[in-house]
Amino acid sequence: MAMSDFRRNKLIYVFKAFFDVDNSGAIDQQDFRLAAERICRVHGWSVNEGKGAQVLQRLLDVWEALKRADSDNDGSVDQKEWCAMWEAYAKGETDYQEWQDKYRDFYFSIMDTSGEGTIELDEFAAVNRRNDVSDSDCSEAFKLMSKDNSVVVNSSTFAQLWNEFFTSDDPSSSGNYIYGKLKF
Ligand SMILES: [Ca+2]
Ligand SMILES: [Ca+2]
Repeated sequence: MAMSDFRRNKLIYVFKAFFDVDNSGAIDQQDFRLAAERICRVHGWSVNEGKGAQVLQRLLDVWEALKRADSDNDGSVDQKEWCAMWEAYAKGETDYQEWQDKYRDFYFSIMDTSGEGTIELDEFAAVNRRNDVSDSDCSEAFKLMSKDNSVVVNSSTFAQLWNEFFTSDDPSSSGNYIYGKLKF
């Protein structure tokens, strides 16, 4: 089945909201530096030391692994290359598994501020509230994602939700809500 507009909209949302940080229309190493600085600001860390320096290093690792999606070798990953990579993932190809695992674990770890291995609403909202995602959107999204708090969001349940976000064409999948956004 071809990629639905719904799924494409999700992929483009993540591309724009989390990866193409400088809004250049493509993802490159500079975006990961800026993303690290943004995450550090949220937590009050410096990118030069301690946890902040670890965040920067992990993001640069994610970029090194994501670079494989740069199929025309121009040094950046544009929207077309981004969607083609996720389409390959949805079809079960494992070419990009390394960076996808790294990115998923990274995203989980920045939400799990307390480090106890589960994501609670306050942690989820701290990372996901943005201009177009309000606190109440985060609450609603968390509720839908955790099926009314009946599912504990740990690294294994999150891996399933994350997989749904990137592969599901079904607007009712719980995984659609992992970024706090309610509609695509
Ligand atoms: Ca960019
Ligand atoms: Ca490219």
